[in-house]
Amino acid sequence: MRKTLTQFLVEQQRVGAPQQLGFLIEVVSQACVTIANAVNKGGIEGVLGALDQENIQGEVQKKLDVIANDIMLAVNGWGGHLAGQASEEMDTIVPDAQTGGEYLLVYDPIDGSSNIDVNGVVGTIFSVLKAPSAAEGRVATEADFLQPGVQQVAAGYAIYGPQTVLVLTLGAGVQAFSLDRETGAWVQTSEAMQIPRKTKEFSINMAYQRHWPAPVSRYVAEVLAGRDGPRGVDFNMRWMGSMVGDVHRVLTRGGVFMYPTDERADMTAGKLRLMYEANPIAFLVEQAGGMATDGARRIMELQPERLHQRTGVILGSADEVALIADYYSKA
Ligand code: AHM
Repeated sequence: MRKTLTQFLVEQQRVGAPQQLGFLIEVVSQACVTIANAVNKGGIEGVLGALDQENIQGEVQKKLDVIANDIMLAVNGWGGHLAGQASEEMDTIVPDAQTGGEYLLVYDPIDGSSNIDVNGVVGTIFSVLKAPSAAEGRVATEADFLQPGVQQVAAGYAIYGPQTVLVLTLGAGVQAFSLDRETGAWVQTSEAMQIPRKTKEFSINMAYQRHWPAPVSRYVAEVLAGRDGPRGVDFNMRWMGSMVGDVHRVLTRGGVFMYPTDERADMTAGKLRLMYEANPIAFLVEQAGGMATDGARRIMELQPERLHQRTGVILGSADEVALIADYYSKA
């Protein structure tokens, strides 16, 4: 019989993972089941479409952004294991009123929001940090959250696609669990996801080509030249408009995903959020043998200065990411 997420977490506790961390992951997975059900109901329950409001980053919020955020906040808030939560959809952190929680939970409740109304893939991304406030017996502050990605103790995402899959790392490889809707259990479907070092597939929004930095233009021009170019091989291109969707493909069969900073005034820091998207995904990618960089630096070593900070992102198959990083260093 296949292992469930609960069994996997109990096994992890036996080899030293803290009990509270296992409980935290279990609760996050329950929240993801509830979000999966809301995504699945779609138009039946009127959850599609946009709201007449923006989040702190000036992005129009979709109804599901807010619904999923409320679910994450409520489901994760009752256990006492968290010192606080931070979300892409909330202006500031939500500290727990108690002071005993040992962890901080950071999330993007619905990644790939623009896909919601067209029935495309979306997901929930999360990152877990230790709470410095716990040992000091105080309420968590925003400064407590500003830790580089290397400090993450767990990270993952739930992808709501044809299958609902939870992809998780506790710092010892990447495991995947598929939701069995008949039993309600997360069933382990991968024990160690691995990104091949080499790939013939890349992922970038070509619409921004004229704004790209030179190293990205060079890389994409070379792969587009295919077997007649310097790479000597034809490449394939995919872009889902949903980071979880594109990253899930990279984790499954390799590839390189790019959302670089570019010259536009609102893109000089990139689009994707360091703490809610880039760090948790970088942790998963590295644990699966891949690389994640902003071009110049390893993403997980970036020191966040603000909760909603953005970053350029280039990640996936190690050999390709190293090549692009090399182009950056020479530019
Ligand atoms: P979101 O959190 O508002 O959904 O934005 C993040 C998404 C990523 O999932 C995806 O890779 C990117 O934005 C797509 O951006 P674009 O529409 O510019 O291609």
